[in-house]
Amino acid sequence: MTFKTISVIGLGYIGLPTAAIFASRKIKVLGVDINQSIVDTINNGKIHIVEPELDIFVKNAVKEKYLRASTSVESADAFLIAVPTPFIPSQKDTDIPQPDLKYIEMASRSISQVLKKGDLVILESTSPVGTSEIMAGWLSEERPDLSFPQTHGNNADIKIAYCPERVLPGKVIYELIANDRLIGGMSKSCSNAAAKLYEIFVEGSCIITNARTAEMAKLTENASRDVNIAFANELSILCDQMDVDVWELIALANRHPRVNILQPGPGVGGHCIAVDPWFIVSQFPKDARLIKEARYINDNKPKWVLNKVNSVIENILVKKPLISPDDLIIACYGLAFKSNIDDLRESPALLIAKKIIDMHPGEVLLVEPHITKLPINLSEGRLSDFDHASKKADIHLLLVDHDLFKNNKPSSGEIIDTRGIWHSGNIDK
Ligand code: SAJ
Repeated sequence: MTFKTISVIGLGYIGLPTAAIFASRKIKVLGVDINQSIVDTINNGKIHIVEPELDIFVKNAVKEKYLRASTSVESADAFLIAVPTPFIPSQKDTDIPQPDLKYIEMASRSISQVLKKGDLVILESTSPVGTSEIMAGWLSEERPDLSFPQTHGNNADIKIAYCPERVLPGKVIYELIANDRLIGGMSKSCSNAAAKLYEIFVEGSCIITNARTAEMAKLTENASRDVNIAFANELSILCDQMDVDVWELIALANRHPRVNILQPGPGVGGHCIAVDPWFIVSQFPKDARLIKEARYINDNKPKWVLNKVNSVIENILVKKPLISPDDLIIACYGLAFKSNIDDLRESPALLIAKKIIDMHPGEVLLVEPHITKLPINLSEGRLSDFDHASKKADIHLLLVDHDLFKNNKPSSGEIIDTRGIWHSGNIDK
């Protein structure tokens, strides 16, 4: 099977880099997105997301006419669907979020109009187990004239596979090429065709499995990280009550040859680890007990951090009865969802900073070296540089382990260190 034209549906954090890399291998790629301004930006050789190296790939691919974007689908040999799978917001705190497959449905119904015998359709979006089969159902509903693998196996006209991305934001281009790729075909011939497609640029191994296992593998990877971070976060809450330094404790426990505990923090952010476990929990609310509890533990960590800030404020006021809360300056160090990036989306640090601004009558200084302007919902805070905040603040709340903070520590005032880089007891320091 040869691929002369590839169509990528959804030009976001995964779709656009994937489209650009295929185009860099001199294959004609059409990127499709419902957003006209994204389409225009890409056709001008520019990008709408922050990701190292992506701008150069897109600029070259567009200039050499291998990459083009459009709001409508066209015929192609392979279709890759990389659209969002958001959650329907829950009504109550206790509700389990339910995934919304409407973008996958829209994408599959629209490509069905241009499908022809021999085409390959790949789903990359993170999805509940069984979604590839549901997608295959939508395609066959639209195109009764074609046969699909759920009924015709290896002999189907259309081949379908689930092939999840596993790339780390900030290292997307490198990891798309270097990581192993799971190939979950709905039949053996679907897997073989999908492997052939990814072998165009993947330098890791293309590992063949079935669609359901590939779907669950993606969810498992992120749920496993979430559960492990929850364990570290739970330890940090317990250790705080025992007067044990959790960072030293973890470093010591990790000296055991078969123990590898992750690091506690102010909560879990980003668009994947804090979201994907819900795909499993929503399908198995009774049996996915550990995965669900881990989500609650990580989601509650920001609240615990805020309580900590309040108790530090109370202690200062007890020790210095002549000052009032408005006199106290609080500095928050880091707003991004993890270290050394500028991505503030779904960030526990941002959430905590916002709550502190809302609750604290005094000045709040926000130190985030990776941004030049505060997001609108933090406009009541003040973006500050490290030196100013470290000299002025009475309470220093470290939220993100950016390199700048690893190398600099305030020398006076109260420190609340949610990342373990300003404490003193870590045996590795
Ligand atoms: N975090 C901790 N403690 C740790 C490690 C991370 O609190 O020991 C926090 C981070 O600060 C951050 C959150 O977890 O708030 C998530 O960060 P991350 O670096 O663990 O993961 P992401 O969301 O940037 O990317 C993950 C990756 N998945 C895994 O490592 C299993 C990536 O490979 C996936 O492709 C990506 O999700 C995705 O798109 O699903």
